[in-house]
Amino acid sequence: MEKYKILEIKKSVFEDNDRQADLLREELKKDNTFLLNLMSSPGSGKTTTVLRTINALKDEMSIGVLEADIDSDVDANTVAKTGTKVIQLHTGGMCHLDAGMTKQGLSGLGTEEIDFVILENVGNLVCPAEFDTGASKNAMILSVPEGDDKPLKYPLMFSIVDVLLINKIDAMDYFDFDLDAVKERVKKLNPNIKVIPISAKAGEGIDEWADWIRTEVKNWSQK
Ligand SMILES: Nc1nc2c(ncn2[C@@H]2O[C@H](COP(=O)(O)OP(=O)(O)OP(=O)(O)O)[C@@H](O)[C@H]2O)c(=O)[nH]1
Ligand SMILES: [Mg+2]
Repeated sequence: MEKYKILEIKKSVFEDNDRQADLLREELKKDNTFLLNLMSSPGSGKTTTVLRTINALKDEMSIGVLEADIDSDVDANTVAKTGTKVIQLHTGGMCHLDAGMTKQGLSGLGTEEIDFVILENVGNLVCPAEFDTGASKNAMILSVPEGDDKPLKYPLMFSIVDVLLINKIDAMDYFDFDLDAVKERVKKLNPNIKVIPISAKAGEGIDEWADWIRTEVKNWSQK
């Protein structure tokens, strides 16, 4: 007889979350709501990109935003100024959102009339990569000042996203950031990843980013 049991708690937490995430994706598909999970390190430009995205697409689709942070309502306040429907989620110290928390946020937002929801996840390159939020697609931002070695140090995040935005390219001259090396590193981890260099501040690359979203929202509603 075994002296004691060993419980794989982390594994069951992930399996439970994966089930909830799949159910949430099905609900979103029925509602024709496309959910984009946007992840990155703190300060790499998520909120600035959200503002640019709203500006590019607000006349074509109804947009909602979920802002997730450990504390504060700074980002929700910034987004609310654009007139976009937004909810601030406080994770109470957790460094990621899971599918259950995302579902609560979506219920608060009310998705019946919304075509496209952007979820700005908690700034972190580790935990958010491990938890499926139920999103239709996953995106991440790597900004130039963070350095071109990040795909080597945080491979999971770069492996699970559909699209990588390389932000702050306006600052490229001030950093020894090798864009080709990043592309090569991420393609090794994730051959199907799409890479779009942008400057959320100056607007460069936003047309290509908005086109990617248009296509994905259309594909989602036709599935
Ligand atoms: N030079 C430059 N600065 C940028 C760009 N995008 C964002 N920033 C600046 O980077 C800082 C952080 O931007 P945010 O958009 O708040 O970043 P964030 O990822 O939302 O930050 P957290 O929500 O705190 O994780 C701000 O001072 C922005 O003005 C860019 O393309 N170029
Ligand atoms: Mg932000």
